[in-house]
Amino acid sequence: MEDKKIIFSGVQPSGTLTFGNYLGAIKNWVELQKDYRCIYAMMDLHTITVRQTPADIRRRTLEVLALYIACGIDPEENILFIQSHNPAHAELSWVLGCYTYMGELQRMTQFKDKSSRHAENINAGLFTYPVLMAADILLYQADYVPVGKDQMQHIEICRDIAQRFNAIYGDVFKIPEGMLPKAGANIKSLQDPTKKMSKSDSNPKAYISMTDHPDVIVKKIKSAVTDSEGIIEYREDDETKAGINNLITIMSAVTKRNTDDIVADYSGKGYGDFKNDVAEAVVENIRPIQEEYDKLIADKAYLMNVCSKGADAAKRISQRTLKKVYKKVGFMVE
Ligand code: AQP
Repeated sequence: MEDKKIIFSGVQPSGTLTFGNYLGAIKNWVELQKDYRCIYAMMDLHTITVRQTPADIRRRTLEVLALYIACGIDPEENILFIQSHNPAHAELSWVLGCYTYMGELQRMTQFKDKSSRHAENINAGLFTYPVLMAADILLYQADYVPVGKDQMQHIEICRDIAQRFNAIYGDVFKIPEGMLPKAGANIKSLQDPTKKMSKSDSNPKAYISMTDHPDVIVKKIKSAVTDSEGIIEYREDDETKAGINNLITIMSAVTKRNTDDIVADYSGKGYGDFKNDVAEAVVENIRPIQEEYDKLIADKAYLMNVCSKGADAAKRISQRTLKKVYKKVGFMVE
């Protein structure tokens, strides 16, 4: 096998990917594929921690794959697969769950946030989500996991579980490191900029979806919540500026310019002008991705072939780790 370091990451098909998912994760993945051996999955097992319509998960799983490829991830050079096609994820998750403490799972911000948003369905899967995520990563002996800021706490617990396991059984798992993008690690909701942009937000105006029509993107950005001060300034610690900070961050990530230069360009100008320019920059960024996506999503046979080949490769790699784990804990391995 090549000597390249290993990258693992994925997105849940729990909605259509947002521009937050793109800037926080996928854009970074595209850049990393040159230098690393990359494994990117559609994380369908994770989606059922929240009630979903089954047909929607199936449809979105292929949409997510089409978007990965449309964003620039080369299916010939990287492993792209559907998480549930590789049973090793669920199998390792069971083992790791026996090496994870209730107390550490209770501290997870995502669990607290999702259990307050889905108070009628606080299920055990939602609670043990980080254990499955640890299995996802550790199965492939990943060196790095490129994610947005919201997932860094889950990377930390993954490292803790792996270190605990290694301390008992020897060097079984590589200890992975989280990797944040230079810009766009934490894109906020357009309607409540104190919260992150999420694809499952009940208000579609809160997020830019990667498949939104350009007119819709423009409308959403124009109606983004800002403040009444009317001054385009980036003040990180000032919550009243969260909306404008977010738009400056988006502009910076899309144009690859630093926030100071952007602020300088708009000195003396109003939010209306700025929002128009942000909208135009986002639309131009997304346009080629959407054109490619439209072609790919029409070719289901091609997409199925990509993820079937990907699953074979993923299984081959992960079996090595799973067997080792089973032996170490004392199971009879065939
Ligand atoms: N707002 C965001 N800004 C930057 N990065 C983000 N990510 C998610 N939201 C933002 C990153 O996208 C990757 C995939 O996330 P996921 O689908 O596995 O789950 P999530 O983090 O829970 O994303 P969502 O969009 O908020 O999904 P739902 O609404 O279903 O919970 C991760 O790398 C994440 O950091």
